[in-house]
Amino acid sequence: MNRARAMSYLLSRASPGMPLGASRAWLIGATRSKASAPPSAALAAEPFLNGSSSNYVEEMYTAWLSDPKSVHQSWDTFFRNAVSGARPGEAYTAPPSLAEPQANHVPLTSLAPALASPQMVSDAPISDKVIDDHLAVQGIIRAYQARGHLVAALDPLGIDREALSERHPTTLPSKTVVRNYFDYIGESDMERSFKLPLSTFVGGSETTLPLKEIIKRLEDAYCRSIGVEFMFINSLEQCNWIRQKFETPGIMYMSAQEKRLLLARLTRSHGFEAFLARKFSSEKRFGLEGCEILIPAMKQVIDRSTSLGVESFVMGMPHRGRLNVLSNVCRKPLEHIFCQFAGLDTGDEGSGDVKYHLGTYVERLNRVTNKNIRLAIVANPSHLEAVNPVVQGKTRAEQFYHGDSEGNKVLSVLLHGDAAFSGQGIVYETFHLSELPQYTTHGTIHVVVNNQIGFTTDPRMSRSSPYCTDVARVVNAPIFHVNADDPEAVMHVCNVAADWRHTFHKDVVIDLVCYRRNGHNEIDEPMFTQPLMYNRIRKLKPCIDLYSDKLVSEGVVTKEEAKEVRDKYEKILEEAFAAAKMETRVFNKHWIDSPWSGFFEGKDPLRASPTGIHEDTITHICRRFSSAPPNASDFVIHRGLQRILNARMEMVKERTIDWAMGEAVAFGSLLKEGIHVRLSGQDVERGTFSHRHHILHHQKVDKSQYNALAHLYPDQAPYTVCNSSLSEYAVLGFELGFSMTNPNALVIWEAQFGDFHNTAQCIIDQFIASGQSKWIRQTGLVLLLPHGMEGMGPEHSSARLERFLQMTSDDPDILPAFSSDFAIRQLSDINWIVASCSTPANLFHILRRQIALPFRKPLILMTPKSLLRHPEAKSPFDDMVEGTEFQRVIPEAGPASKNPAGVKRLIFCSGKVYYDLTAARKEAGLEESIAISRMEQIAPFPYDLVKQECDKYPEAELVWSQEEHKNMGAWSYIQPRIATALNCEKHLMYAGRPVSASPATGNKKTHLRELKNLLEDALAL
Ligand SMILES: Cc1ncc(C[n+]2csc(CCOP(=O)(O)OP(=O)(O)O)c2C)c(N)n1
Ligand SMILES: [Mg+2]
Repeated sequence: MNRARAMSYLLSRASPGMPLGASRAWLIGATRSKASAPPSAALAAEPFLNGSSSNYVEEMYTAWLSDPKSVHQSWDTFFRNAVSGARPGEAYTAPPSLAEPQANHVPLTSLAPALASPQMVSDAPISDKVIDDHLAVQGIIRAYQARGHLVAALDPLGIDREALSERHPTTLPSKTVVRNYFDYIGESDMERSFKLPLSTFVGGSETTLPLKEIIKRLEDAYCRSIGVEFMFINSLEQCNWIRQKFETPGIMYMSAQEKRLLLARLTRSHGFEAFLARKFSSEKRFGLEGCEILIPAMKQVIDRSTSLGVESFVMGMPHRGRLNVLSNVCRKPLEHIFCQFAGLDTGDEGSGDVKYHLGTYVERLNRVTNKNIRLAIVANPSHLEAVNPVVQGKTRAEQFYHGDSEGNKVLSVLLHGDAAFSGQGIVYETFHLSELPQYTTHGTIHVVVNNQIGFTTDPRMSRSSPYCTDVARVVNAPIFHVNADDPEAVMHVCNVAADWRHTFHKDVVIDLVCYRRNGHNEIDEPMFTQPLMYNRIRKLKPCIDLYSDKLVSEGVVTKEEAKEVRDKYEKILEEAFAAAKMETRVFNKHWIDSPWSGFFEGKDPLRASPTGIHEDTITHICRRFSSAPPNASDFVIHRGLQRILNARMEMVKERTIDWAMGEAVAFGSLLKEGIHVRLSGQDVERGTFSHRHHILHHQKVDKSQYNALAHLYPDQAPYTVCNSSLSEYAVLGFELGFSMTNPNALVIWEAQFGDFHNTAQCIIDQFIASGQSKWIRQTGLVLLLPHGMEGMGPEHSSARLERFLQMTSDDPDILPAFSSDFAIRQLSDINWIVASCSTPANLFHILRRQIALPFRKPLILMTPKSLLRHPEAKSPFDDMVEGTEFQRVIPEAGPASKNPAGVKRLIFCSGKVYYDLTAARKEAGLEESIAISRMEQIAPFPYDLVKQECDKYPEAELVWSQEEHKNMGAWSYIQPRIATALNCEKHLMYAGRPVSASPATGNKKTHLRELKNLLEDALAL
C-alpha cells in the first residue's frame, strides 16, 4: 500500500459530513495546521484525528511504512487495523502496554469516565488512550508549574544540582518534575499536537502545540535560571497571574537600552566592592562579591514600584552588601561611607555604631521614572533579622500617617541572608503580621542573598527545609528563585515581584542564588571549611565579566563602551576618596533613618508641657468611656459589661477614677490634642485582666463593635487599639518601628504578663535600651508590663524589673546637681524611664508626660494586676486637673508626715506592696511612727525627692521594702543610689523576700507566708 492509497483509505472510510463532536474538541489539536488544508470530514470519523492533523498522520504513516517499529505502538496497531479493513472508529485501539502500569496506576479515564463515554460525542467513543494522553499532557504542564524549580539551573556554582544527575541527556523532561507522566506519553509522542489547557500560557496566541514544543517552553519558563515556587498558593487567580508572568513567550524580552542600564548598574556594584577591597584591604566590610546583582535588583524593584506609584521605600537589611546598597541604591555620599573607614572622632552626640549597621534616610529623584522618592534603611544591630518587624512597623506608620490605606505609596523591602532567613524565628513571626488588619504593610518584597553559606556552615547543617525560603510559604507568598549570574533573569523576577506586590498587596520573595567570593568577611579564610566550594568559586568569572561578555557578543555594547563605564565610575570613587581624606570628623546625625523634621526645632529642650487637664475634659472622656454607643439603642451589650459601665459612671459621679479610667483619660485627652494613640499587644482590646474593655461587642451582630475612645470628639486624632498575634518579638519590634515615624503619637505595647517580654529581649536590648545612643534615634514607645507577686506562681509574677534597671544609663555613684530643671534634665540624659505607678492619676500623668516632653524616651512601666480593682487604688479627679503633674515620689501624707520628728522608720517602696504595707501598718497601729513613701519613677532615680524625704525624717531609720526576691526587683538599683543621695551617711535596710532562683513560689501558702514575713520585717521597729 503506497502512501496515496493509505490516505485515500483513511479518507474513504469516513462517513461524509460527519462532524467532530464539539464537546471533545478540546482534546485534539492540530499539528502545523495549514489554513490552506481543508479539514477532512472523513478523518474526523476517527476518534483521535481531525482533518487538520492529516500532515501528522501522513508523517506517521510514512515512517510506519519504512519501519513499523519507528512509530509508537498505538500507531502501529492503528495502521495495521486500517490496512486490514477496520471501519472508522475501529482501527484505533488503546496501546496494550505503553508502559508497565504502576502498582497504583488507575487509568485517568476511569477517574473521569464521562470523558470517555459515548454520550459525550456525537459519534464514535473516545478511547482511553486519547484521553489519557491529553490528561497526561495536562499533568506534565502542571508538573512543570509545581516542580520545575526543583531542576532549574539556579546555582552559579552548580553544587545544588543533585536532582539533575538523573536528568536524561536528551531534551526529555526530568523525572523529578514529571514523575511518571512520561510513562503514558513518551518520546514517540513528542511530535503530536495537543490542545493547551487554560491553565497554561506557554502557547501565547496558539491554542495547540506539539508536545515537544510544549515541553521546551515549559523548560524555558520553569527550569532555566528561574525557579518559580507558587503552586501552593490557594488562589487560582494568583496562580494564573504568575503562570502568565513566566510562561508567556517572549515575556523576558529586554531592550538593548535596558541591558546597557543593567550593565552600568552591575559595573557600579562590582566597582564599589573592588575599590574598597583595594583601598581598605584589611577592613571588614561584608562585601557583596558573588552577589553583585543585588544592587541592580534592588534598583529594578525600586524603579518598577516607583512607576507603579510607590513614593517611599522602607528597607531593612543585614551586613552583607550594606555599604554598597547605601551608596549605589540610596546614593549616600561616598565621602560619608569612606570616612567610616578612617577611624575619625565623632563630631556629635551618641556612641555610634559600626559602619555596616548604620541606617540612612534620603530623598532623591529616581532618574528612570523621573519621580521623587524617599528611601530609608533602618539601622539595625548585629542580630540578624531583628530589624524585620521594626521595618514593618515603620512602614505601617508611614502608610497610616499618609492615609495610604492600601500601601500604594509606601513599600517595605527586606533583605535577608540564607542562613538567617531560615534560622531566625523572627522571620516567621514577622510573616505572620503581614495580613493582620492593624499590622499589614500590604505586601513586603523580600530579597534573599542566598550565597549558600552562613559564616562557615553549609545549608545541610543549618536548616531542615529544602529551601532557605520555605518559611514564606506559610503566608502563600510566591517565591522566585533565580540564578544570580543571570542578570536578565534577575531583572525579570524583580519586575514580577514588584508587579505582584502592586497587584495583590501580598508578600513575595526573591531568592538570589549566588555565592560568596570571599570568606564571611574579607579577613576570613574560607578554604579552612569549604575547600571544594571555594576551589570552584575561584574558577568562576565575576558576574560583571560574564554579563559584559554576553552583551559584547550580542552586539549590545562594545568592549570599549563597557570599559568606559567602568573607568567613569572608578573616577567618581577616586574623587570621593580624596574628598573623604579631607574630613576630620564623622557625624552620627548623617546616619539617622527616621528624621523628625520640625519636631525639635524651636523647642526649649528642657521644658515639658503641663500634663494636668481641665475637669470638663476628664468628665467628658469618662462619661463617653462609661457609655454604650450614642444613638445606637439596638447595640446589645453583655450584661456583665453593662455593670462595668454602670460602675464607671458611678465613679464619674463621685469624681474618681480607677486604673482603666486613668488610662482612658490619658488616651482620650491626648486624642483630643491631636495625638494618635496606638495600643497593641495580646488581647489588649479587652485587657488580659478584663479591666479595660476598649472595644464593646454587639451581643447579637457579629463583628459589630464600638470603640468609645475613637468617638470622643469630632476632630480628635485616631485611636488604634489592636489585639496582636501571639508574638512578643515581632509585635514589640513592630511597635518600636511604628513609634519611630511620628513623634506626635503615643505608641504602646502591652505584654500579656510582664515576664513574656523576654521573648522580645533582642528588641529591648538592641534597639530600645541602646537605640538613641547607637543611632541617635529617639522613641517614646511605652511598654506596659504587668508585674507583681499575686501568688500565681513563678511565671506571670515578675516583669524582671531588675533587668530594665540594670540597663539604665544613669551612674549610681554620681549625684547630679540639684536645679529647677533637675527632673527633666535627668530624663533627657537617660536612655529610658522605668516606673511603677501606684495610682491611676499617676498613670494618667506619666502617659501624658511621654508626649509633653520636648524629646522622646522609652517608658518601661510596671503595671498592676490586683491593683486594677483594689478599692484604694483610685484617684480623685483633683489629681488630674490643671496644676497637677506626675509625682516621681509620692511622699507619706498620713499622720507620720504631720509629726516627722516622731517617725522612727521611713520605708521606701514601689508598686503594689505599698497597699500591703499601709494595711499592715494600720493593723499594727504604727501610723504615727512609720512613714511610707512610694517611689513611682525608679529610673532616673529621684535623688532630689528621696533626699527631701530622708531629710524630713531625721530620726528615722531607712528601709527599702519590696515584694520581689532580694536578687530581683529594684533593690540593687536603689541601694547604691540612696547611699549616694545621702552621701553614705545612713544605712539602708532591706525588707523583702530572700534571694531565689525562681521569681516566685508556686505554692499559695508559701507565698502568703513570705508576704507576712516581709511585712513584719518592714514594720519591725
Ligand atoms: C541572631 C544572630 N545570631 C548569630 C549571628 C552571628 N552571625 C553573623 S553573620 C552569620 C552568618 C549569616 O549567614 P547568612 O544569613 O547566610 O548571611 P551571609 O553572611 O551569608 O550573607 C552569623 C551566624 C548574628 N549576627 N545574629
Ligand atoms: Mg549566606
